[in-house]
Amino acid sequence: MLNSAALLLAAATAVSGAAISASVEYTATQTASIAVAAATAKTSSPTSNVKGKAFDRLAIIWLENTDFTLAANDPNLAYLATKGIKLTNNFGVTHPSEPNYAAAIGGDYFGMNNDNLNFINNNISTVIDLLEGAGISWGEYQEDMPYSGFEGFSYLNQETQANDYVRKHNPAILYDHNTKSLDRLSQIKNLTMFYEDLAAGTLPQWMFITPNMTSDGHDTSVTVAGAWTRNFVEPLLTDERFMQNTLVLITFDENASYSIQNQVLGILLGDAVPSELVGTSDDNFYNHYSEIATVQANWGLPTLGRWDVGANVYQMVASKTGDSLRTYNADNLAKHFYNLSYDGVFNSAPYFPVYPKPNLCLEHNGREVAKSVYSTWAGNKNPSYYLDTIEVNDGLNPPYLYGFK
Ligand SMILES: *[C@@H]1O[C@H](CO)[C@@H](O)[C@H](O)[C@H]1NC(C)=O
Ligand SMILES: *[C@@H]1O[C@H](CO)[C@@H](O)[C@H](O)[C@H]1NC(C)=O
Ligand SMILES: *[C@@H]1O[C@H](CO)[C@@H](O)[C@H](O)[C@H]1NC(C)=O
Ligand SMILES: *[C@@H]1O[C@H](CO)[C@@H](O)[C@H](O)[C@H]1NC(C)=O
Ligand SMILES: CC(=O)N[C@H]1CO[C@H](CO)[C@@H](O)[C@@H]1O
Repeated sequence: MLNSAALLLAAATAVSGAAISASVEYTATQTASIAVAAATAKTSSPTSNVKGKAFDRLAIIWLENTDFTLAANDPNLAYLATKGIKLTNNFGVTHPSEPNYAAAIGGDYFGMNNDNLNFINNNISTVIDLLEGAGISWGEYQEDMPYSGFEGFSYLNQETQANDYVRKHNPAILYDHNTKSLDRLSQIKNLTMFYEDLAAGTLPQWMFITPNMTSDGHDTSVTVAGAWTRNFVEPLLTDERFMQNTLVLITFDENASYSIQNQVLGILLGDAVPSELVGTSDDNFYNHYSEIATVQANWGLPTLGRWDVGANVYQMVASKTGDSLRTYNADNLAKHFYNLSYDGVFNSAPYFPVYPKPNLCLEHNGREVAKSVYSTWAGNKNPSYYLDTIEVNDGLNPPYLYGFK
């Protein structure tokens, strides 16, 4: 993590420039100004009830930096896997953390190979735009974020000064298209608000949950992360306020060993999992783009025209949406480690710092590129590298023009 004082200074100026309609209160970093901001920050919890083909609610929980085998053998995570479906061939898309979080909602990491204070341009859409376009409510729950919409780089535990909340693990906040909207900022909340929303019956249909740097294993171990996760999820499994045809995904941003393939554990559970699949494994190839494709398939949403288009949809969902599952060519997979980013705008030393154009021609199982994406990008001349495939590029196998030096 490159959180130098210089970066924090950059934060203060860069954030206020980018946050167009949001007031500078959201960028406060001093303890006292954070307290003032917290008292006035807008929080909102829009709800909706748009029926999905396989689930009506999705909760995605991300833990940190653990190799597949280690995670699968953690007793608490192994226990949770017995309550649902274990994904045994599920991959991160690169290293380190932040580009994986960015990719999981935006369909690419745009060359990012660092955990810096990166601002993804306002003209880049995410799954949040697709959800809103269909009237599907969404929210994030970031443990120990000091208040809804906080845009700072990090927030320490005020008593122990330990790492606590970090921006790099908050996917929505990385995208200017979200932070320029006060309404969207108000839906990027902390875990206290999760329990308030649960009690009030105001949980959204799509939610992304990030535990703090202790709870998610980042500064601790998979033992702590597994215990936290079981403690959080197990009571919800029998909570009717939460389980309303709900699918839960528990996964990790990345593997810890950079020299081997970036395979991470995934567990699907919840009352949306058909009972005959409880306690089974799904060996199909998935990666973080499957988290977007599954949402698109479930609710019949259009696509972002990026790596989301070709990603495999989780089989329990695909069997209801008519999506076919693809097999990754074994020789090709053997060459992909997903341990290094290809070049692009957010590379630490970019050679070709250009935002690739979405591939506006792609159509997958009847899903076309979203009209809003199409109208933004139709006249743009930037190159595009996206194909309708699960075999996406990595730094060792970069897209044309975006080779890693
Ligand atoms: C969580 O966010 C709410 C809403 O902004 C804020 O009032 C509250 O103090 C925060 N809770 C914690 C524990 O930081
Ligand atoms: C993270 O959250 C847990 C509770 O989930 C809490 O016990 C712990 O103190 C928090 N970590 C920090 C650094 O505040
Ligand atoms: C990625 O994995 C390959 C194969 O093990 C290795 O040669 C390369 O050094 C790794 N890259 C990084 C950044 O760890
Ligand atoms: C989006 O913004 C980037 C950065 O300014 C620019 O390179 C790209 O051409 C823009 N795309 C569109 C469609 O305006
Ligand atoms: C150290 C370790 O266990 N790393 C895991 C990372 O993921 C690969 C699969 O691609 C596993 O084989 C490794 O065990």
